[in-house]
Amino acid sequence: MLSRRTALLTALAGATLGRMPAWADTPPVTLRVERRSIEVNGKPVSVLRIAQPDGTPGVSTAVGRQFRVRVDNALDVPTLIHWHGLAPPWQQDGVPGISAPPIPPGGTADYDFPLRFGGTFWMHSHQGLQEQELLAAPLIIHDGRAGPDVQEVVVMLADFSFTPPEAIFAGLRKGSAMAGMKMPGMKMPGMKMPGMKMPGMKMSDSDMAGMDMSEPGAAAKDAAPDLNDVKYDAFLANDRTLADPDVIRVAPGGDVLLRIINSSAMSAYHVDLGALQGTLIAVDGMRVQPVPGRRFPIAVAQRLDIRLTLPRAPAAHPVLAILEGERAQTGVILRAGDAPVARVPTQADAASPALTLTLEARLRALVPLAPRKADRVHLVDLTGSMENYVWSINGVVWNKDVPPLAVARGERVELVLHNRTPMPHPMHLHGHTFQVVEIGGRRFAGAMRDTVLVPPRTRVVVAFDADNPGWWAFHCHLLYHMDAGMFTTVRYV
Ligand SMILES: [Cu+2]
Repeated sequence: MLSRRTALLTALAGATLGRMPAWADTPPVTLRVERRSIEVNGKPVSVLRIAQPDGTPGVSTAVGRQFRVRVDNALDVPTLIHWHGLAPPWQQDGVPGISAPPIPPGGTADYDFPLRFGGTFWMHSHQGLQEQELLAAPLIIHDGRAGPDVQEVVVMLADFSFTPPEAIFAGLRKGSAMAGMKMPGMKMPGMKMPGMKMPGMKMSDSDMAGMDMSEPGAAAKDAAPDLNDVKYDAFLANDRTLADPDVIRVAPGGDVLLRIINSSAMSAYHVDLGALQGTLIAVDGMRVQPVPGRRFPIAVAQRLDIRLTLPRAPAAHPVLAILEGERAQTGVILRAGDAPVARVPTQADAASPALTLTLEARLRALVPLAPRKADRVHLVDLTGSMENYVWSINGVVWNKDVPPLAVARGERVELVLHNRTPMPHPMHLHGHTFQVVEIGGRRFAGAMRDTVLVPPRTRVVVAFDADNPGWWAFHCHLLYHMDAGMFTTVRYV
């Protein structure tokens, strides 16, 4: 990997001389999408991966460089890879049927665009339910944030089931008590919530008023949120469970940058640093004003950059992620010196609470959007029903005929995300970095990010500048919600 100095010098050389930088002629990095075998809970299982020819998962590169990648599809089914959090030309965004067609078996696709900002990103399949089969990898763009003597540790979180994803989805759709699956809606008898629209059904104003609980804490007065639709067999950190965790060598007294990526299909966590004190310096790759702490929430698809200084004494430091609403946990072990590594149980002592926006409301972007009045505001209701597992946006289940949210180039756009359902939805906009500007009716200059959690019956407003024309996906990042229709697009030229 490049040192900060090398990266800066290379970038400067390219910029000041005004000619093609040295790497322009270098061959692309090849990423192969292929099957592999891993062991989970003592059982071998076939999953997917995206890796370089030497087995390195994903890509580690530097800001100012070109993202020059060739994806080889070595599967016997089509695939397409999305570069989550980046701002490529829209045709290279990796969403089948929107950005480009899927790559057929044995086919390739080429990507080539400049990396204008650094951070912790990731790549994952946007084809079908392949993400549930672990078709995801880190995409790290170094920009010097770690400092010269800081060891970087990437932690990829994932949820895992021995049940094939198609069977999981079919089970959710039937709402049946198939093995290893919770009955959707069981926790909330009489799921017919006022204000929840089925597609094609009109919602009255009085229904709307009854649902408007945008004050923080309003949801707490109501029934408990409905979490964790799918009962998973394991939770993985770097493909391993705590029964056989990834043990990472670190220097006693050393500085570490944790780059935590939640690549789970459906699961949110609280990251728990135990006795270590951390400092959150970025979310979704984008810098925030530092926030010290030992516990940080991470919703599906989000990333956390956390700085740590390890104690001088040799010790094994678990970095854990506890499933929201449950005791199940996963994690890695930072082993400083020759300390013994004690077994960490796969169940925490106490259940982790549901994620809230308490931290989100405290975050402040280090580089916020320029203050500006919105040129356009879209009201985006997050809607759906656990009955038959139908999820939608503004009451409309996604299909290719749904008109995109209208936007014009150069506009400041605000999306008013209002969750009308009893489930949390992590909402992701492709091709743009947005700023969280309002939670519970209070305006503030929050974090720049690409995925924001909208808890049940909560209103969150995000703002972005329409500076990357094209046709872009905007969707819930819970895999089965997205597949069930909680998906729409933004389009402008
Ligand atoms: Cu959702």
